[in-house]
Amino acid sequence: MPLQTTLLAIALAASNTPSIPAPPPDADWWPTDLPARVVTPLEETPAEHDARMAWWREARFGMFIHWGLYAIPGGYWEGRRTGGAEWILNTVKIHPDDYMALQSQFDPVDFDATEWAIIAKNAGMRYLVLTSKHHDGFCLWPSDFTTFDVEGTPFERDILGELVEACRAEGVVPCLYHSIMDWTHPDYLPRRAWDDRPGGDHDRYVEHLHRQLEELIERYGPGVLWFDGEWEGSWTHADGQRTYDLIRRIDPRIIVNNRVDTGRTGMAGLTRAGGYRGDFGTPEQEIPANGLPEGVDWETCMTMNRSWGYQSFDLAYKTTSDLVRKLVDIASKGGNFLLNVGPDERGRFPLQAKERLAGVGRWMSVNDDSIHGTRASPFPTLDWGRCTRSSLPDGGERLYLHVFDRPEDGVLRLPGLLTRPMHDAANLLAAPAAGRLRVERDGADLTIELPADAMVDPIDTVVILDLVAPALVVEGPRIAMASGIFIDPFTITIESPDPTVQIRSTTDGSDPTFELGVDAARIEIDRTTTLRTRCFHEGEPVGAVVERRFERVKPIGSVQPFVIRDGLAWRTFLGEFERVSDFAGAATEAEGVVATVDLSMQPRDENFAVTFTGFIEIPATGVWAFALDSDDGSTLRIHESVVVDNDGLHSALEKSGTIALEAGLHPIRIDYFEGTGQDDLILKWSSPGSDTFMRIPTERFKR
Ligand code: FHN
Repeated sequence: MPLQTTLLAIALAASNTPSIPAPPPDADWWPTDLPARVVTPLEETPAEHDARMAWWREARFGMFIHWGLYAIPGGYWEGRRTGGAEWILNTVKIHPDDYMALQSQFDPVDFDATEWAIIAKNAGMRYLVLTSKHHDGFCLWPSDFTTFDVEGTPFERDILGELVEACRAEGVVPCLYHSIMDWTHPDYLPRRAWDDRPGGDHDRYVEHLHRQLEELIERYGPGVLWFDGEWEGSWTHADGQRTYDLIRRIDPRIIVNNRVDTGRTGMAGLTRAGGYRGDFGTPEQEIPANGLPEGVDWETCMTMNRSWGYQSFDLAYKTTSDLVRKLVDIASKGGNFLLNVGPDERGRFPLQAKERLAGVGRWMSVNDDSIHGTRASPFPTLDWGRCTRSSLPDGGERLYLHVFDRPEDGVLRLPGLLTRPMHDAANLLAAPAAGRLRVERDGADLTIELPADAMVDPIDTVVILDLVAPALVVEGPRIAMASGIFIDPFTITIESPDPTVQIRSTTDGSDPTFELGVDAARIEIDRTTTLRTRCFHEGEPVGAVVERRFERVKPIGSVQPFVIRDGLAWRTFLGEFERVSDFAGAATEAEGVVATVDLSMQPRDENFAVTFTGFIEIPATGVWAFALDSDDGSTLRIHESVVVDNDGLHSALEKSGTIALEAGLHPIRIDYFEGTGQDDLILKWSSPGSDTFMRIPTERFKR
């Protein structure tokens, strides 16, 4: 389906929209039914936010391009293969002065913006994100605020300008990646350890960054500003908020990723609660295992081989089939796929990349309706493939059933799908007239017969199933959140997902049946109980039996230390750790007292550990929940019992646990270690009966 008819087709309204250069009149991909008023996330209404995000959500698939001076060395330095790609300055510890000399060699004579835009379009990519400036600080446009830019190279041409124009001509939304971290700018801090240049001023650097952002927005009008490099301690939450709000004031249409601020949970990429800025999460090189809550916007960015920037020797390209299935997997979870290309020093896409993109384009040319404009699957999982869906004009819903592996019995089972199909047949998206595939109801499931010869595409054959209404899939009863332990009798509520679905439960460990199970939405729990509950539709079981165990416990008594002082004691350790146990018994590097659980005492950026000991003051007797959000591993012990186990090497990750405590003081110990990369440690709690976690007030920590 041509782009022009699917994206928001609007000419750019002149009224009130800030004075930025208008895309060509035929550029129908640029949404303008947005507020001209200045908005920040705190002011933007849900409807305004949805309007702003609409083209991006519809797009589902974009091209990432990492290109700059680092394509010249391409992973080699002084004749030696060093690797490092776009990180080579850091990997080889090149002095910035030596690295910046590459500017005089930058002359990508084969750069052809139109070719790049057409390759992206033909692959089914609806937007293109180019590095305007990566961590090395080199600017791919003639900036008024630096001489370390393309104007100072033999090439001279405005690469961003040419690419933006070519993208608009091809109906691909031009977007820009911009690195906060800048290894060569004289004001950026922290310096690389081998960078002996004096000076540096963070506030002055932020002003410089803002001036360049204004320049980029005014000149090129990007659809998305994709920030990166926010993880070094110099960039603060306040910087992120100010930068996001500045962008939104200049042009309220621009979409900004969550790396503009400091709320990103590492490579998992999603945004922590707490008012952090960013319109979408940015998982990197990974796809969230399960779908994310409806309404959470996220985009997985991924390399096609192993490098973001060009490295001729990196031939580990993913297969076309793998790339198509990743795109489908991501779309089936409601996300976008930003797939990277690293052009070489002459401005050419590597042949392997072009081959993959052409292959993905061939699949998309037949099946793009099952990607563009679709929403997440209604099924938790499908053994044979994935599902995406889109609304039908008459209130119905179209399911796109992506068959990766045809079941041996040739039957596609759609578990718990209660909604009626429009017809008793399904079709192949690739060949609607090729024949109808028989649809039958089997209890709560729908089944579709898929003959072997219907598998027209071994990568992914898409079957269309139209439903009379939005899909209702029953996975199981909805049990109100409750801890697995309790002190006093309580009532658990069990909700049916739909009025046509009944619940049956047992509390004696037996399987609930429609006849014998208890038909109750609320069940009193006054002793240790195993609850087993199940959905039924027209008397037939639907979905799996859901089991929850509730153990009645007594609250652990508080302690009465002789001396009580504010704060926690800490000890730090140096070393490379993979588990908390790795630094048990290690020599203490330093020790002290801290008001709350934080990393203010960290001895260095990487390879260190901290142990906090003291007491926590529990204000009221009850079942308390605790959570540790950390990168890397962490554990929380109360009375020497592990309450939260978030151990191991991982990016930012949150784990929680519960414990029954009497009001008063309880001994606690937090163990944490950092490997490499980002470091985070946040301890939160949730009071009895609440399901909201919050940071623990400082005055609750004693020693
Ligand atoms: O350090 C960068 C890296 O070079 C690349 O740009 C990726 C792409 O998202 N982001 C950072 C690594 O997380």
